[in-house]
Amino acid sequence: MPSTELVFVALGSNLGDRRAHLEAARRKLANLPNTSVLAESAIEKTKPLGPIPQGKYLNQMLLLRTELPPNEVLEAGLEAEMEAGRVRAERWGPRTLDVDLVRFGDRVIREPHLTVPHPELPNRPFWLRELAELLLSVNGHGLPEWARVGASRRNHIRRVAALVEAWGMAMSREPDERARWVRAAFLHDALRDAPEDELARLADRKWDVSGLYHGPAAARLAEEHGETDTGVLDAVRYHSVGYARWDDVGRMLYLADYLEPGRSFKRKKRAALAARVPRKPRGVLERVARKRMTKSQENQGRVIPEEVEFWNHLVGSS
Ligand code: A4P
Ligand code: MG
Repeated sequence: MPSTELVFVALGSNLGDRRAHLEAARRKLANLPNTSVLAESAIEKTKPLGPIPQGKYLNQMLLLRTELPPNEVLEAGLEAEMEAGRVRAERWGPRTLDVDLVRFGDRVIREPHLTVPHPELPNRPFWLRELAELLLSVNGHGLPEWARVGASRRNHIRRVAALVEAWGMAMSREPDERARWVRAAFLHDALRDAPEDELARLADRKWDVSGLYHGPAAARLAEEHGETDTGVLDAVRYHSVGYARWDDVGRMLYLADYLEPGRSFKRKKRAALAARVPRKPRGVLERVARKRMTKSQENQGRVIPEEVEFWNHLVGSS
């Protein structure tokens, strides 16, 4: 049986009837044999990247499921470009249609005519946004059966999970590692809407600060239900305060919890920081920690020891 792969395809156009060009590319790819379009991101208007002065782009990303090999999908993309009347003039110059393979399952391809994952993925904020949007639309809810969350919390959790997964893909992290990030995301607020006294009891009144019990409480239930990964458990336990001995799971969760696009404050600034994570995780972490800690001191009126250790660890190891 041929294997099926999930393929992320980026479309771009900045010449002619841009919407029609994107539409034609979508149709072409959807009509490929043994291929279906699972999801389409919104179409975004973006400023041209690169040194050549040119008009604004419309960009969109598609998620395909296909049994075809990479070359055949690439070929269809190149054909769609030709049918849109594309003239190859200069690299990164204006174009009626550009079809790029961003990721092809978890394959790493380094051939003269095809490089996958696309090397520009970590550098293009709109690709990262579109990727997270697609992951959000296809991922199941992934919550543990003991979760106690209302609808809006559930949506926050799903956005956090999609964001950490998109970062993991842009950073070319292994599937197993990405799965840890996603698992922690689904656990972190799983008890956020449970009654405070119940959370305090589950958390053994750790820190004795209300509003902070849901992390330790969720870590406890996750462990009781079979989660054995210490990095995942520590990510969940300390996600509201930070933790010096975190591995990447904790750091990515801490970042995504604050930077996910559904929160209403400082949207533009946070979106810019979120786009920088794959290239500069360490720098963004420090910025986010500074903001989160200022906020938590305002809310709690005091500082948790783990929070102090986390901060000193961050600035001490730079
Ligand atoms: N090729 C190799 N790897 C791939 C891949 N993963 N996907 C080969 C698709 N093609 C790949 O491409 C040249 C050859 O790359 C293809 O024949 C294929 O065999 P091209 O499309 O002729 O060259 P290009 O597009 O000018 O260069 P490049 O490096 O592909 O540029 P990009 O990444 O396509 O970027 N600004 C905004 N706002 N939005 C954009 O979409 N796009 C570009 C072009 C510049 N600025 C932009 C945007
Ligand atoms: Mg291209």
